[in-house]
Amino acid sequence: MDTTSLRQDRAARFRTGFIAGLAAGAAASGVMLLLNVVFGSISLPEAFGSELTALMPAAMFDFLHQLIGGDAKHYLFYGILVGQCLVFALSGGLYNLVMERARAMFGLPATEQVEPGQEQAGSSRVLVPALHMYDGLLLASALWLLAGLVLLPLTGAGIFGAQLSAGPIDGLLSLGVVGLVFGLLFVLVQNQLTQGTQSGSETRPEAEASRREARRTLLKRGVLVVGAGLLGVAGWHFITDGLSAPVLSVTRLVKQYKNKIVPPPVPNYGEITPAPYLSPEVTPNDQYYVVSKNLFSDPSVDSNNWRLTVSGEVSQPFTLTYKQLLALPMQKQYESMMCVSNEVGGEYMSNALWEGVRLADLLQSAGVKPGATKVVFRAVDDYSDSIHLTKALEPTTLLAVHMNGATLPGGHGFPARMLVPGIYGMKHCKWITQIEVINYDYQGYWQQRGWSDAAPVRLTARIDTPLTGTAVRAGKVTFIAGVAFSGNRGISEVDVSTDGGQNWQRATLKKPLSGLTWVLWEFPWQVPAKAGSYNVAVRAIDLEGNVQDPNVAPPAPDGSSGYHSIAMTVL
Ligand SMILES: Nc1nc2c(c(=O)[nH]1)N[C@H]1C(S)=C(S)[C@@H](COP(=O)(O)O)O[C@H]1N2
Ligand SMILES: [Mo]
Repeated sequence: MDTTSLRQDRAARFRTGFIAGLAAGAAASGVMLLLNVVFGSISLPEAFGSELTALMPAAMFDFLHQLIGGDAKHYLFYGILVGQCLVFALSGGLYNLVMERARAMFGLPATEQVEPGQEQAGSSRVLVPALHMYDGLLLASALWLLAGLVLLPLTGAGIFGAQLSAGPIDGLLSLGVVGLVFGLLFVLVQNQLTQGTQSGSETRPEAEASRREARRTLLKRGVLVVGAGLLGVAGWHFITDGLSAPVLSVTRLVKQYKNKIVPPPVPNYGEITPAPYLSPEVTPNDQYYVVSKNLFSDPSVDSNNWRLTVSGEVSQPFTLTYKQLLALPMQKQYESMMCVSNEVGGEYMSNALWEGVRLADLLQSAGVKPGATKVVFRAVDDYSDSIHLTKALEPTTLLAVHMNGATLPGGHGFPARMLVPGIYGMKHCKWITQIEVINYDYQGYWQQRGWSDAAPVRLTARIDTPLTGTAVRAGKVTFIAGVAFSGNRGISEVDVSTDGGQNWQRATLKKPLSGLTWVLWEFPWQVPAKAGSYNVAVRAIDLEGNVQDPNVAPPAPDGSSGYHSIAMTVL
């Protein structure tokens, strides 16, 4: 046999294995996700996504977040999933090559099989070996060991995911099942591929040419679709960024503005006119923003099996069932939350009436030992974060079980979540299972990825209505309205500028539901006679007299700053 046909043989073997591996890999990945959703089993894409975000500098994460928005984590997940399918495919292709070598080395007879469309009249060239079930088992075992002993430890999840809450037994079993599904399907699909088309009528060169042609068009189309998608996203962001460019000049103009006013302004509370798009003061549960690190699925916890332990630097560690927790004295409070990755003017900010147990009460029952400095929260999804003991003992730091009068919804952390007013949402640990008092420094999930540990909410204000780009008639009154939020320092004043930050006028504030919530504000704008485009901006002052920071900063690592502004047209 000449070297060209040898090379062609090997290419054909690899190709068939690759295709069979891809098909089997897609199915096996599906099984992996199913096990993850149903049993909370290990999902390799989650482990890799988590590791990727850990390696990614916060600024890069931020950039991706801005480029593809809140869907970033889904794209990351699907990207990794596709990568996983390709690894499966590659392992299929390589298996065929390696096995061929092994067969040749040990002088084993190869079974006569031909690649689809490759058969030639009168030729019995062996191209692709027929596979046996033990081939599937062998490949499955190899991948199983690779995932458990190399890949998972690489992501920091430990051998077979020993460090994850699902545990190593789950890792051994679930990865075993996924491996078996892959191995057996690989054998079936490859044999199907090599057997199904024995009666090809095309002659070899023609078939080869048309296949090559088909592959080329497929590749071209793929490149086109991906390229067009990327261009579209980039273009869209260029356009929307272009619209908000005046923000820059606003901030330059007001840079000299004092950043603390003493004494702070007295709030001018009044009536707020309901306007379309203005946020409801209390966000309904199904509209409350949702953020989690979990790329694919959030935990769904069975409250019968759920336990909460309070442990660490305490004299009497204890464990509570859900029932026991519900029986403890509860406190209700309105509190707004904002995600640290919220852009100025962004959507990751909401308000609810929460009910829960004071963390201070739990810690008192446990008896905090002298020398303790921090409290760590750990959750079902291997998330963790910590707060300082002084923060933990504040009377508004709650372990919440109810949200707007309803049982805490799954997406918001059922059965219980932390509420830590004044600091960003990331410290509000959902699906919590452990409260550990410690006497050393601890950096949580997002802190290990470069985000702020103290994480105080940065004063911000958002224009909800009208929507940017709205056109209004000269001479009319238009209600400009929105929300302002400072964490737990209240709001004393909100100012609106309709001339790019040169002149500011005070907005009316709605008296807030508590000192921990956002404040609704409204400014009735007497639309000027002069037609043209107007830049409308907003800024806030908290009850301590701190003025909102006009300097534009991205969310990473301390939370975004700058003034929100919209474009309006006067007709
Ligand atoms: N267990 C767990 N808790 C978590 C997170 C998470 O990924 N896992 N995300 C945090 C982040 S970044 C935010 S902003 C809030 C969001 O809470 P929400 O979805 O109820 O609005 O939850 C926090 N608590
Ligand atoms: Mo967040």
